Amino acid sequence: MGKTILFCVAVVTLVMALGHEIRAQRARPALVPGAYIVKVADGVDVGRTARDVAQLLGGRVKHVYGRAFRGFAIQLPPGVTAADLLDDRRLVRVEPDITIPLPPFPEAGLSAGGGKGGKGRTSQQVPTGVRRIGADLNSIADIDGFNDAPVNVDIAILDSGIDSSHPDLYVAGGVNCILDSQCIDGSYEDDYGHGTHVAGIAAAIDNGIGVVGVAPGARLWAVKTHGSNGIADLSDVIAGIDWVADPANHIEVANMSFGRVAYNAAFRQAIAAGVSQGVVFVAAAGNSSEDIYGDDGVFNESSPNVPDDFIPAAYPEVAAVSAMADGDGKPGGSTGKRGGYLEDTLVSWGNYSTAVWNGNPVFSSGAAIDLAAPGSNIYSTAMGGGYTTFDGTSMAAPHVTGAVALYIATFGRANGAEDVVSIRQALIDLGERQEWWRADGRMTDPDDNHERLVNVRGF
Ligand SMILES: [Ca+2]
Ligand SMILES: [Ca+2]
Ligand SMILES: [Ca+2]
Ligand SMILES: [Ca+2]
Repeated sequence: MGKTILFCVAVVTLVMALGHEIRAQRARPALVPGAYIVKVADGVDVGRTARDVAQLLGGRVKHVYGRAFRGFAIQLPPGVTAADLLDDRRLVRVEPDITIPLPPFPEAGLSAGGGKGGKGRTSQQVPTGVRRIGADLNSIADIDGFNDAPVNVDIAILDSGIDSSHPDLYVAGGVNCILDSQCIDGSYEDDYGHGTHVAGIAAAIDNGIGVVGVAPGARLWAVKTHGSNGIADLSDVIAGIDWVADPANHIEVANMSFGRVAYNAAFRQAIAAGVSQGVVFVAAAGNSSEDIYGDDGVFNESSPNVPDDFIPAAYPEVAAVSAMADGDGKPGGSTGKRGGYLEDTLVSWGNYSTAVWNGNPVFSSGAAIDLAAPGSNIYSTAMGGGYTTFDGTSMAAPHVTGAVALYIATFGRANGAEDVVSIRQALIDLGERQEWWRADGRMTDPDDNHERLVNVRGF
């Protein structure tokens, strides 16, 4: 078993290295050997049950969840199995822990544009994506090179951490959910590069240097769920969501630029708990040219035996974001191809949506995808203090996260699930119709559901 898992991981890594940096989220579930995510029965003390079970089976408690659901994550020794857990009548659901990768990355500075920055940053550029969605015209964003009106919203970035000493990011704080069972101790500094780039797209400071984000200067909270290899255990991601869902941490919007094909009831339940606290969750649709519901086009609400949904993007509780190509920050498409992309069309490697589950709480012309956002040649903050350019739905999602932050700064936060749906629906309704992206109306959407481009001009 262990060998099989190692082999799968090796193959995935190879594909990632050969392909364009963003194309290999297709990775299928990789189990974390001996690790499980467990839900306990109502009326049973979660913490005590976790300790009891660990002592009984010789395991180690990885996390005890407070907000996400009544449960815990546990690492069991070799030879002890899920069946042993299910023998305990206090435990009502046992799921294997799995890994959730961030998209792989070339070294910062290898891709086109950008460069390391650091020197010669005498003037701030407004990145193409920020302009394409109209943030430069949004009065709350107030993009003018002066940091006199930072956006008053708390954004959680669940990712590889954030470079907290980057001069273009306001990192208000953070937690490490990898090393510590309660997400208290440990560094939330980025050691992979992904989280810092994502953070800058959402909220880089309007200070006259480097870049500016969609919601300039918003308070960034680094929820470190992914390690220096770009991979998380789902149990750690859920611990991060548990932190985000705690009202004491006053998070208003959370970005999840990761995912994989898998089934997991605990993951969805955790996100739903966060939504019920009024947190808007935004997720990357993925970069593997597949339906976020899988080939069957069906959201497998309760079918762990046929895991083909790309999670968390497939969950109706999140705003799933696909990627479009824009090289000039303007609509029209008249520039033809830029950097290998057909201007102002959906990217060819993005995940799509042919159908939507009837329980999806919003109505989108993109079916199960709420919105598209710029995801090609996106220039943003790099780990280590500079700037660099990356592609992916990972880069598209934080444009929407920033848009949610602007919306909340304008109209107020969500105080429950209904408000979250209202905010998602409002942003969908304000979106720029795909038919209008190019002057010639040409579209490359692989399905018949033409999601709109997030647009913050209108408020
Ligand atoms: Ca700046
Ligand atoms: Ca499916
Ligand atoms: Ca354009
Ligand atoms: Ca579509």
